[in-house]
Amino acid sequence: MADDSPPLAPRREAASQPAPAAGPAAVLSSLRYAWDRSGPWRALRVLTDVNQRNGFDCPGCAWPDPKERSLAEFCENGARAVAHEADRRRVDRAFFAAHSLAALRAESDHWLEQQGRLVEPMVRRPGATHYEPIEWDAAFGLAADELRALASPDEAAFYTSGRASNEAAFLYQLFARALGTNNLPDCSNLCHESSGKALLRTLGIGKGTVQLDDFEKADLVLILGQNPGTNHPRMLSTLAEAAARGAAIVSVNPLRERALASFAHPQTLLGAFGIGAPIASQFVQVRINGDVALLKGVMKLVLAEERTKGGVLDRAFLDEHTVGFAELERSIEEASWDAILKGSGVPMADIERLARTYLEAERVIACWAMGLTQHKNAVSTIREVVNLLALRGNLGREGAGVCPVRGHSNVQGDRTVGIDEAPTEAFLTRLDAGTGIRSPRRRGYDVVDTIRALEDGRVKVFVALGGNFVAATPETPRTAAALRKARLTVQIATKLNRSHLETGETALLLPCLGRTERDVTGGRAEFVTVEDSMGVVHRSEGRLEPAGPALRSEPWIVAHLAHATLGDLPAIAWRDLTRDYDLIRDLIAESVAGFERYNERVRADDGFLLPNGPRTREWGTPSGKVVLGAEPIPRLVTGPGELVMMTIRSHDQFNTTVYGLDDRYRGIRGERDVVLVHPADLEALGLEHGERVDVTSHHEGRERTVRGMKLIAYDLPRGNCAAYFPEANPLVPLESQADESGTPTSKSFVVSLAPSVATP
Ligand SMILES: Nc1nc2c(c(=O)[nH]1)N[C@H]1C(S)=C(S)[C@@H](COP(=O)(O)OP(=O)(O)OC[C@H]3O[C@@H](n4cnc5c(=O)[nH]c(N)nc54)[C@H](O)[C@@H]3O)O[C@H]1N2
Ligand SMILES: Nc1nc2c(c(=O)[nH]1)N[C@H]1C(S)=C(S)[C@@H](COP(=O)(O)OP(=O)(O)OC[C@H]3O[C@@H](n4cnc5c(=O)[nH]c(N)nc54)[C@H](O)[C@@H]3O)O[C@H]1N2
Ligand SMILES: [Mo]
Repeated sequence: MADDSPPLAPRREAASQPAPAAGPAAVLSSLRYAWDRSGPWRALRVLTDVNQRNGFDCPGCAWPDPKERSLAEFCENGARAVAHEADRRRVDRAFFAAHSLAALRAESDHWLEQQGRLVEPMVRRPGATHYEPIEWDAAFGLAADELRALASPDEAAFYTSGRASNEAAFLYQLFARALGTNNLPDCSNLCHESSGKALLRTLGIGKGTVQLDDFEKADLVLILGQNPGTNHPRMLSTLAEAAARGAAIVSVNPLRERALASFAHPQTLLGAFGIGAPIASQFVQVRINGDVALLKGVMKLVLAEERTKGGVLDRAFLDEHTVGFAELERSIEEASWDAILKGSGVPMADIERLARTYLEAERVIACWAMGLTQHKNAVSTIREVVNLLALRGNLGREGAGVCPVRGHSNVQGDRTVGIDEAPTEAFLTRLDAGTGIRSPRRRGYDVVDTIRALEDGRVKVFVALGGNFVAATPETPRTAAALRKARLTVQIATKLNRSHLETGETALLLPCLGRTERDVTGGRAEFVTVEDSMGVVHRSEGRLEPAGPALRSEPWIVAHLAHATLGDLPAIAWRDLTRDYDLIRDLIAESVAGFERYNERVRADDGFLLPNGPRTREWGTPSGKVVLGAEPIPRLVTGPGELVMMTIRSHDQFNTTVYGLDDRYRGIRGERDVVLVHPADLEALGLEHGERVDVTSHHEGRERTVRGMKLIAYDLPRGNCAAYFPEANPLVPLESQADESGTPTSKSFVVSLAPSVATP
C-alpha cells in the first residue's frame, strides 16, 4: 500500500504542540527526577560533577564534552540517567526474600528498574523460587566450576553493554580469550555495527572522522535517522551554534522530530525563559529505509549540475583518493526518477532543495544513528552516505566528514579495547604479544548467534557485563526461553531488570559500582577511562558514596572471576592488576594500538585523541583509497493491509530503562503500548485513532503478535508505522538481520494490525 501514496494529509497529532525542546520545562523535569530519586544533597552533588574535568563521564550518551565547560554540563536526560543511578532505594536480601522470581516476572520493566540499587551478590540455585545471598568468593568459585566443566570454551558467551569502562572491558575480553573463546557479543551488534562495517570497508577505519570543532566550520550538517533532542541533547547546543552561524542543518527522518524544529538553549538567556529558535533549516520526510533512494536523487542532481555547469565534483579528490567512482556514476545514472521518488517517498521539490544546499556548501558533515543502522541494507546505506560526501571531497578535511553518533557512553571504547566477536588478526597479534596469551582465531558469536546457540544448547554459560540482554534483543519471549536453557547465567549489574529474572538453571546476580560512585578498590580513589563518539579518550571519576559496602567495581569483579577460573597466568596476575588501575592501563598500552603512554596522556585535561588516518586522508583500506561503489535502492515488499514498522525511543527512557510513561516532544502521555500510524492509513484499514489493536509481524512465513496496543494518528509517511523499543521487541524477527553486520532490523519489518481480541 506504500507505493501510491497521496500527498500527506494535514497534520493531526494526539496532543497539542509541545513547548520548545530543552528550556525550563526540561531543567525542571530533570531536577524533579533527581530530587525524588537521590534526595537534595546527592542530587546537587551528582549533577555538578557530570562531565567536569575531574568528575565522571555522563553515562547518558557518547557525545563529546566541549573544551569550554559550563557549570552544568549535562542535559535533561543525562541528569535523569545519573539520578537513576544515585537512587536511594535498595534491592537487598530482604527484597529478594519477599519477592519470588515468578512474582518479579509479573512486574513491568518500569517497575523493576524503579526498585533501587542492587547491593549484595545473590544466587538462584537450581530449582529455587527465590534469589538468596552468596559471598563474593563463593560466587566466583561457583562460576569457575561451571566454566571449567565446559567441553569447549566456545560453550560460554560474554555479553557487554557499552557502559563498561576501557579497564573493565579490556580485562573482560582478555579473560574470554585467555579462556579460549571470541564469543564476545555486545550491544554494538544491535547498534552501530553497520556503521563500523561500512566505514571500515570504505575508509579503512570503523569510526567517524570529525571532531567537535569541525561543527564550527561546517556549512551543512546532515542528520539522518537520528533524534538528538532526546538521545543526544548536548548535541543540540553544537547544532544551535552552527545554525546561528548560518550553517544549514537538514534532518532526514520519517518523523518531524520536535527538538530540531525549536530548541531553547538552556545556557542562553532566551532559552532559559523557554524561547526557542529553530535548528533545522530543512526537514526531509523520508519513508522508512528510503534513504538510499533519497541520496541517489541528490547525487543525480549533483551529476546533472556537473554536466551543465561543471566544476561541481572534486575531481582531484576523486582521482587521487578514491576507487570505484565509475561504478558509482553508473549506478546514479541508471537509477530512474520513478524508483527514487517511490523509494524515498520525498517530493521532487524537497530533493532539489536538499541538492541545492549540498552544492552550495563548501563543507559538509553527515551524522546518523539508529535510523540508518537497523535495516536489512544498513551497511549499504551508510556506504551511500560516503558516496555522497566523496563527490565533493567532503572527507578528511576541516569541517567535513562522517559522524556516526554513538549510543552508549563507552560503546566505542569497548570495541577499541577488544570487545569484538570478529577481531582482526592485527589486533590479536598485538594482544598476544602484549599479554602473553594465545588468543583463539575462530570467529566468535555475535548477539543473534548467541541467542541461537543458547536455543540449541551450544552455549551453556552466559555472562553479561551490564545491559539487559532479554529486553534489548529481538523476539523477547524467544530470547528469554533461550536464556532459561543455560546451565549458568551471570549478570553484573547496577539495577534489577528482566534479564535477571530469565535465569539459567543456576544464576548469579553481581552488584557493581556505577559511574557516579567513588571507587577505592586498591585502597585509594581510582578513575577509569572512556572513549567518546569522536575518538577522544578521557578520565571518569565518581565521587558519591557507593550504594552499599558489598558493591565492587567492574574491573575487580572481572579480575576475580578470571582468577577463580584460570588462576594467574605467567604475565597476568589478575587480582593485582586491580590494586592500581594504572597497571591495567599499562597492559592496555602494551597490547592495543594507539594507547602508547596511556597513563600519562590520559591525565591531560582533555585526555587524548586516538589515531585516525582518514582525518588526514590516510585511508586504511587495502587499496589505500576511499572505496566508492554502486548501492542498490532497496525494496521492502508489503502485501495488502501491511505496514513497515520502526521501533524508536521515547523521551523518557534510556534504552530498556523506562523512567516514565511520557514522550513529551511527541505529545504522547501516560502510555507506551502505542502504534503511530498515518491518519489516511488508519482510514484505509478501517481503524480508528485510540482503538486497541493486535500487531502481528511477518517474516519468512513466521508470525509474532503483541496484543492490545493503542493506535495514535500521527504525521509519518504513508505505509509506515512506529512503536516503542523495548515494548515492541517481541515483534522484531530474530531472523531479520542486516547484511554484513548482522544487526537486527529493528527499524524496518512488516506488520499487520487487527482490532484487538484482548484488551489489557
Ligand atoms: N535519553 C536517551 N539517550 C540515549 C538513549 C536512550 O534510550 N535515551 N540511547 C542511547 C543509545 S544506545 C543509542 S544507540 C542512541 C540512539 O539514538 P537515535 O538513533 O536517535 O534513537 P532512536 O529512537 O532509535 O531513533 C532514531 C531516529 O531514526 C528515525 N528513523 C527510523 N527509521 C528511519 C529511516 O529508515 N530513515 C531515517 N532517515 N530515519 C529513520 C526515527 O524516526 C528516529 O527519529 O541514543 C543514546 N542516547
Ligand atoms: N527494537 C529495538 N531494540 C533495540 C534498539 C532499538 O532501537 N529497537 N536499540 C538497540 C541498541 S542501539 C542498544 S545499544 C541496545 C542496548 O542494550 P543493552 O545495553 O543491553 O541495554 P540497556 O538498556 O542499556 O541496559 C540497562 C541495564 O544496564 C545495567 N547497568 C546500568 N549501568 C550499569 C553499569 O554501570 N554497570 C553495569 N554492569 N550495569 C549497568 C542496569 O542493570 C540496567 O538495567 O538495545 C538495542 N535494542
Ligand atoms: Mo545503542
